[in-house]
Amino acid sequence: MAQLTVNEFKEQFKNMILRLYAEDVTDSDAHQQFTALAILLREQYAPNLKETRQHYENDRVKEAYYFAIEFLPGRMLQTTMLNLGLTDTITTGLMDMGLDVEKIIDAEPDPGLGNGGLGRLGSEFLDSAAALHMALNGNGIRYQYGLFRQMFDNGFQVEMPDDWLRNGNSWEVRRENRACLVRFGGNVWMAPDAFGRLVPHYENTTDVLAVPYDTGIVGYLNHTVNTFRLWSAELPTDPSKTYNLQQKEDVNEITEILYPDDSNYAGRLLRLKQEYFLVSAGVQSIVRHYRKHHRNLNHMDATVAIHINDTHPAMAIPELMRILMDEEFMSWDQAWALTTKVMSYTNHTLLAESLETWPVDMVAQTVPRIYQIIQEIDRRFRGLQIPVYGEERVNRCAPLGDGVVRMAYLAVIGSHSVNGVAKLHTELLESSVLKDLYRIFPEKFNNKTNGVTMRRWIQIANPPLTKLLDTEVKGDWKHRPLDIIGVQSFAKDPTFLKKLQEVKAKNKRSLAKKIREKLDISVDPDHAIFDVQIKRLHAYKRQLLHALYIIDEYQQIKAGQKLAVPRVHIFGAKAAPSYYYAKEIIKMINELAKVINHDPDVGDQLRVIFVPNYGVSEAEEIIPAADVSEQISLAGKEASGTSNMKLMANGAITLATMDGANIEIADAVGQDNIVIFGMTATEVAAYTNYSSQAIYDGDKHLQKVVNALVDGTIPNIDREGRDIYNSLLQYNDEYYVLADYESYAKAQDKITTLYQDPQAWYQMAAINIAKSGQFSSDLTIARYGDDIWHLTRDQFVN
Ligand code: NBG
Repeated sequence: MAQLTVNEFKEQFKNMILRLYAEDVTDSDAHQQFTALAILLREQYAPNLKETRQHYENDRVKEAYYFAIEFLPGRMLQTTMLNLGLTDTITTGLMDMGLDVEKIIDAEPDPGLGNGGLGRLGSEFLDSAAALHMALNGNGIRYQYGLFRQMFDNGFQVEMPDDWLRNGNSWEVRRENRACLVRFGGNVWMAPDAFGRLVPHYENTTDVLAVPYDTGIVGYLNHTVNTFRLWSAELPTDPSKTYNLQQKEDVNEITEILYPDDSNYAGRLLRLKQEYFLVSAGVQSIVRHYRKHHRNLNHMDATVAIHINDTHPAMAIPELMRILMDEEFMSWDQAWALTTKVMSYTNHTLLAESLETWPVDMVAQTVPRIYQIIQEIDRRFRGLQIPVYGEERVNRCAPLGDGVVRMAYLAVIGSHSVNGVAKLHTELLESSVLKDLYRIFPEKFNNKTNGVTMRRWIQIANPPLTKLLDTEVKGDWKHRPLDIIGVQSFAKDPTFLKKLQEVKAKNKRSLAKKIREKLDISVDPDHAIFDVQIKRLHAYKRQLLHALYIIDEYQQIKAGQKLAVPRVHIFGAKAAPSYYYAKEIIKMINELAKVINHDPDVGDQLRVIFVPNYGVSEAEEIIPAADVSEQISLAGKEASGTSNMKLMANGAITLATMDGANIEIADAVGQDNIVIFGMTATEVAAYTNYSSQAIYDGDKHLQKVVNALVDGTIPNIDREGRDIYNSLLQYNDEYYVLADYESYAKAQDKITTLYQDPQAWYQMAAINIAKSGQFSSDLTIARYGDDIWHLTRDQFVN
């Protein structure tokens, strides 16, 4: 770990500002100060990064490569200081120099390289693996523009480009000397070479240079620094070739933007190119690296594991086959045996529209050699399995069918391990989404419930709670997440509960202050329940259900009732730019917020806050201040969820359906410490004769709530209100919002009752914190390492 005194730090920092900007610290601005700090920290860990690499190489340590089309790292300044053990030294030093630490932290752009939970999970895993001395490397795309920056204009979502690299990225190092060529298009045919071996011949291909940018991932107070590699597409540097402007644009386009949809990429050529670009560059560099230290590739699985995170990198399978056969001259059987030993796959979705497929013509034209290999995988799969499982079943689950490449099936067939991300999710994969392949390969399937890193979500986001845990809880919760169970022994201790209440009050006040500064809305942190729903906007996540309850509350107030406890409803959500319905929900909630927040009848009883541009940094502000965690997806739709875990760890009470990881949270805390409502996944599946109209017709109260969408209660939503209303009644309410409404409203009322007894409420909060240890991503990644990748690691976590 870095050893640095405050004075040394100050000296180095001043010098850095001078060297970088030829200025004194007093003349520098927050962005320059951030940059200087980042570079200084990079210099601090550089020796460890080198030593970690050398250790992996020299000691033949098995390394896993986590391939993902998106990551969501969040700001890195605080995590890096924390993990290097330099937080106190640096903050003291900065304050000594009269600098504003918070402003410096805010000067770091939040890389928008992911959409939501999927990308964030990848980044949490990298952080946890480094903390455990596990050799896990990240492999992704260096998108020049991240997910859009969300603004609201007249209540509508407006998408602005997220030019996060505008001022450069101080954490990364460009490594052009490690670049690879990725081949697209053209024609390919097989012909014997001088030794009589069949090798591919290519003609008219478009070659793209993949340049890696590496960022160090610093382990928590240990010496490990792993590598997070992002690839950028450029023109090849071959001096014999010239390129016109169009060609240059075509190449740059590959890594220019992140697709802003979190579920559905329907057949877009550029996306396919991104996927192949990532896997080809990544797999080539892995093989090249392996080759440096080993003569033959037959035992590559002893030191290399490749993980396919969701289906987007599934072409890693045919790509590794291609390299092993075409470049290393392995036989199909040898190459296939090795590939399936190296590859593993995580599925992250149950939504039918998210199961990725690509039209075969598009794949054949874009990556012809890869397509040939997929055809051969398909042919052999059928040849082997049809005699055993029959044509019908095998047709249903083969990699090719209905004119498309089915990426999930390819991923399962080419991997030795397939996992879901929560118990229910894995069960549903086995019993429905992937049931045919589960029948054929039951031994491949396993569950790995998601997790979150308590370093970011408690230590960094919630210093008051950290302090309380440090002083009161025995053991070493920062290194051994399960030690946080120590909080349980205080669950009935009024003094402790009072302190916990003060922690929450403090966090609510700081959030209230930010809401006032940024959105000019006043909320009452001392009396109101902060009721939080933060996640992508999607119909299945049912922000609408939450909004209907707010309408309900508003109508009660307008009818002259007083809410027993004031409420502040806090939303954070981006909608995919092309997801029309989701954007209508945003507009509706924003207009609802406007009426409520300005209605004098409401007074301080009710507020609706839609935090714009929800992302990792916004989450760090909101989560510590939450009283209630809304996890209200239609059961059977949310694979896991991870904000549920972050919120419980910060002492919020979960209001949830029995979906995704909510079920495991309920098991952990017990029914008395969570509020569950709604249909179960089994009930939803069995509900074949659903009529939303019948529910509406039979419930006067609900009618009034739903009618508010179209009767002028909420102004300026003529079109949106009508569309949402129709989705509920005319189109039979695809996500059973009305079916679950009554049960949800009762659950909300229960929250109100519980909250009125602070002792009981903070007892629940304490139990939630105490039981959150099992959802630490340190434990999750240890299980991936042990069961799937077979990596070595520190033993302390369990
Ligand atoms: C998301 C799921 C979440 C889950 C995260 C991380 C995709 C495709 N899936 O429920 O919707 O928590 O993945 O596993 O974004």
